[in-house]
Amino acid sequence: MATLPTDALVASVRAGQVRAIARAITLVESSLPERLRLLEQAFPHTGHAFKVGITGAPGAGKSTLTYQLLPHLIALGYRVAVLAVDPTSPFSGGAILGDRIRFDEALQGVYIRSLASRGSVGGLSRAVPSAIRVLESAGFNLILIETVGAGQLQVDVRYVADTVVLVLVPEAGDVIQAMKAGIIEIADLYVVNKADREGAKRMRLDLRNALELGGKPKGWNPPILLTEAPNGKGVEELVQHIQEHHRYQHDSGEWELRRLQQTEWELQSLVHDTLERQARDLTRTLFAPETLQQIVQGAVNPFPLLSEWLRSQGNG
Ligand SMILES: Nc1nc2c(ncn2[C@@H]2O[C@H](COP(=O)(O)OP(=O)(O)O)[C@@H](O)[C@H]2O)c(=O)[nH]1
Ligand SMILES: [Mg+2]
Repeated sequence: MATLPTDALVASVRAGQVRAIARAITLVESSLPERLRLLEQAFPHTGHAFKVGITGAPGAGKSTLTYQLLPHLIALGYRVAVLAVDPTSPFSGGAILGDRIRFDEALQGVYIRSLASRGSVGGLSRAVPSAIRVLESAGFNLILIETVGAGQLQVDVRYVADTVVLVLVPEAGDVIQAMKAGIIEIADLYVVNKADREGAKRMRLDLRNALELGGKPKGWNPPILLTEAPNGKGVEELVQHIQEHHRYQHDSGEWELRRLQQTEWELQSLVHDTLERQARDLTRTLFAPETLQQIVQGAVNPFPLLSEWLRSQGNG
């Protein structure tokens, strides 16, 4: 890793070489100092892609839906890449996006990559914004981000995506779950997938009511769409609404606002990442294994040590 100088790697990424893109993303996922060098060199070629987040509970149909979106987006002239932040379904071999779906001829040119949702603090992989920059410098201008998982992971998606699509299924409690997780308020588009099942229309009604109850008036009225992902029903309408939201953001100026938030989150994540490592090292220095043992045995009180250290940092 990183034997190739980053400027050569960025040049290969810009030439669209798939292996270079893969290596560059692996580099930005790492904590190697070269990752910042690579981002520095990629930066002038980034910032232009339209980023669509697809989020929802495991099994909601996000991958199937993502796969169905691809040919539509390609037909619209987008150069599409997919980032899947999904520890539960890593791609392996030729299988992509879910267990059964495979690449077909029509989808050549789509780049798909899964990222681990790493980081002890949780949340969306801190590498996502960096990976987006790599993809942008490779010329991709539409990036789909599939995220799954605990509340925070889903909520953070708003800081990387311009448009957030929340995928729900007509199952009792799915709306309540999403409300609890705080995801309801951050979605720009709602999809009730598995509309072939009973209760889809009922759910749309419940969701509409829930949104109106909690809803402060916004400029954008989030649509609720019904889809059947495996056969593509409703997908064309979804694409239209994604485009409409894109236009709305540009027309309303919300786009700039989001970009500011995204950039702050990206930089904060990188700083956080570094500080987190420093914190781990520092904790080990302050509290060596013997000290920990004494704390556990009650022989040493750690809190005066901590207070003293904070004071020495001017934080006491
Ligand atoms: N009946 C039905 N099954 C679906 C639908 N969409 C997805 N599925 C199935 O639900 C399962 C989970 O789909 P997947 O896309 O992997 O969900 P993800 O975990 O959200 O990415 C798969 O077996 C899909 O075939 C749908 O609209 N109707
Ligand atoms: Mg999936």
